[in-house]
Amino acid sequence: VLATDPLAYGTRSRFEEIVRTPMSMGAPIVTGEHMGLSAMGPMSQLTGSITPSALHYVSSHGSPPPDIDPREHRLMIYGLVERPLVLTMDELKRLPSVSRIHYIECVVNAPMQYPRGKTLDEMYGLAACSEWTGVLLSVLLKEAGVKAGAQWVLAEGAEAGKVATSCPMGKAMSDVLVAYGQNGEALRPQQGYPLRLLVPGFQGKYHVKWLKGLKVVDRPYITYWEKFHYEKTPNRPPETAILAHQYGPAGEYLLEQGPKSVITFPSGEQQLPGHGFYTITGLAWSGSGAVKKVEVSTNGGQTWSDAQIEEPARRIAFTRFTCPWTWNGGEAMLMSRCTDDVGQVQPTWSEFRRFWGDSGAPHHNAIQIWKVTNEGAVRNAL
Ligand SMILES: Nc1nc2c(c(=O)[nH]1)N[C@H]1C(S)=C(S)[C@@H](COP(=O)(O)O)O[C@H]1N2
Ligand SMILES: [Mo]
Repeated sequence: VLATDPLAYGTRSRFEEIVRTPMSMGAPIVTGEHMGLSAMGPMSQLTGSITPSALHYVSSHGSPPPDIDPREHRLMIYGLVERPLVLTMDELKRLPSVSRIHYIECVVNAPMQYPRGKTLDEMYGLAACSEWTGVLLSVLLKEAGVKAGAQWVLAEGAEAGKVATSCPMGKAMSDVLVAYGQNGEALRPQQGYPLRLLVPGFQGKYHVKWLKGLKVVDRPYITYWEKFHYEKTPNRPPETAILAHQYGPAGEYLLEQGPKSVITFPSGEQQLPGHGFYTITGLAWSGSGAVKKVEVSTNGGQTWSDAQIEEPARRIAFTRFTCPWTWNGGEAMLMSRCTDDVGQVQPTWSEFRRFWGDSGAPHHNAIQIWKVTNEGAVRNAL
């Protein structure tokens, strides 16, 4: 059977046209000459809380996905360990596996990124949620035997650009996953085939794709790639610098992402067809745990009501919420506010700005505001 036969490998209806938008980091690609290695996802058009693998956002720093033959691929675990390991994919798959539903979100997924977004996808399209299957990193580290003094794990990608980031040992020993499966099948090449790291709740760059090396080390390593891409943020506010010092020399060691939510319908640039009943819906997530509560306001935050949360609300995963609403015409200001199960509450835009200033925040989780005009047009009001 040919893999292109739709009975062998399913394709969607010809009437379905939802696609990702290729972009250079931060802005959609307008000319054809820059080959898009990154793409934002169509969050405004997705249902439920799992992102189809083919529509998972893509963030790659300059190198196209390497064309890796899984039979040739090796994962090396070395550095401060008693027994360095070199594992084939088959050997990895013989180890105990787990499947976990987790989101990943890029640091530039931000309402204030330039040029300023109008649609949900432009502002929130660099986040996605999948079921990931693989081996817990703790299993591999115990097998290799971590030596005294080992504090961090440097994860290394196999592509030409040598992307690598380090993860603290405490996190590495808890819920970090060396994943080969995504939504029931192998990872897609753009998502790191055949192997990626999954560091639940940490900023996107820690989830190293095309994973080939795990070096156990005594301090956070700042690779050339990381310094080049992440220490040049213009107008870095002093708060970021203070925070960076708490974690060492790295400019961007804010690790866990805070609680966040956004209304996906109605959202920016959509048009309500008329007065009457609507179901407001959206997604909420937190890098610290499960979503405990989502509140929705239709009057700019003067009053709030609890949204219905889709059960089960999993930790560090997209959680769908809905809220009934009757639009009687007139202006409305739609907002959603997430509280996670460790008690953190999503900040308002002014609270967020007071802390971070205008740019440089390592995670943008301010409450989004969609304005519905008298005519039913939906606009970004942040
Ligand atoms: N090897 C490698 N890993 C990488 C990257 C990369 O360019 N190369 N990009 C990182 C960034 S910045 C993000 S946001 C996530 C995006 O994962 P995705 O492309 O599967 O959505 O992967 C991270 N892992
Ligand atoms: Mo990213």
